[in-house]
Amino acid sequence: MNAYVARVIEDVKVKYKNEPEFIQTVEEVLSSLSPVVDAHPEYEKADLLGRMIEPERMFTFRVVWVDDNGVAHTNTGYRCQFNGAIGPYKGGLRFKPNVYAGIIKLLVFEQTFKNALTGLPIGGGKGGSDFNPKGRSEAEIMRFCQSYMTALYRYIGPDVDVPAGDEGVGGREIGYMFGQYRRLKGVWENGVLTGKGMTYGGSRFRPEATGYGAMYYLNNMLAHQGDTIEGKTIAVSGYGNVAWGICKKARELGAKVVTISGRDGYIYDEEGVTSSDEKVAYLLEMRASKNGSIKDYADKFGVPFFPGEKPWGVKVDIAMPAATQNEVVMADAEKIAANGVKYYMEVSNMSTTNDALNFLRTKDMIVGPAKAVNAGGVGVSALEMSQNSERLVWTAEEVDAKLEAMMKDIHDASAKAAETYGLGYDLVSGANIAGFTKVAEAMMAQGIF
Ligand code: 2IT
Repeated sequence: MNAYVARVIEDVKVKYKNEPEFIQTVEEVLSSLSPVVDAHPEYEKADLLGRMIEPERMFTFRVVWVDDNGVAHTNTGYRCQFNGAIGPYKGGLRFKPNVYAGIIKLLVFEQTFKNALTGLPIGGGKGGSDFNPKGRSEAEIMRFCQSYMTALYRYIGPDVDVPAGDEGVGGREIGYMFGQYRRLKGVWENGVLTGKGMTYGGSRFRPEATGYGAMYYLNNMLAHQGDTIEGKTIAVSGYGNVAWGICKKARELGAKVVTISGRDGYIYDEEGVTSSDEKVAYLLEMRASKNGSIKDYADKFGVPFFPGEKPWGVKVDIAMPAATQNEVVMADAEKIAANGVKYYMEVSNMSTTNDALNFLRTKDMIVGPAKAVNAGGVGVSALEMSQNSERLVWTAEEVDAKLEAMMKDIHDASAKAAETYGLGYDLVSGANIAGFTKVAEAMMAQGIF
């Protein structure tokens, strides 16, 4: 490993020892970069990596809200404006009890390189709160979102920082936050948030974009291998927007998603979770209910349910973790490899622990990394920003065509970057190198700060 790269990784391990998820992503990304840093000794002199692992700005704030019984609750809000070299900070908000600085920084580090991969002018941002939306009423969610935005609105804007959704934040929450922003600022700046509803500046396909994009990326991997999607079986984890988008597109393309999972376990549906309109409607219902239980699906459609388990022991052609970070650990990776999975596609950010990912990369399968596979989500967010700034709305066909082309570009740029450094068809290293190269060149051009 390049000595400068190794030193920066060691420094991060010491300095951020209480943020293990951040250490994990820094190690994953930087360990791909040795050949690039070898070729660019000027990066060390400019301490480019040291600057890249330090947020331009990161803040926390108090978010107080009153529940339906009149009792006040205090949460911590976060926003990290990580890297603005190639565009306004851009990235989602996650509302989940385990949110803390380490999770925000894992997500924002990934986001920075992912956003660069989209080819669009968006920098890296991320935020959220340790608020738990589970079991909260509509009115409580609204008051929380309003309070969150009241604390944040001064620090964001269409040319400054553009939040969106992530886990626990969907169209409903974005609506409340946009309303509060508009109320406080008294301006129509709908480019300040993405993932909005269609009546006030949302983009066609944003809800489906991450899942659709993942399937388009998969198509490019398959084509590279001289393979096709038709008739393939897919194991998916998760039950949210992303899993739903994958299922919809898989059905359209003639592939079959046989598992989905919730907080309580996973279901195995041999006929496919999108084999009937009723099942598709059920997926939508589940996504909206937010209680995270999947057992009802098994009861309703008479398929096996595996309480407390993840779907990685199922024999399929393609495995697509789409729930949350580190959902695939070494024991899961061993099962995936033993089952002869041919394509392992990370969809959730940092789906895989580093040891499990490195293990899978040595096996006879193609690995697609999250920051490339799931980039269609933020990519369509950037398209939403374009539509907002031009005050127009593109058709579904226009957005879909742009998304499909974007995913091909991301795949091809990653493959080419790996090729350039003699790494073969290594999409993990390729995505890291391609994303890094764009941000690095922009930072070098803008001077030292
Ligand atoms: O992880 C992600 O890329 C997102 N949660 C979407 C971010 C965005 O700005 O659409």
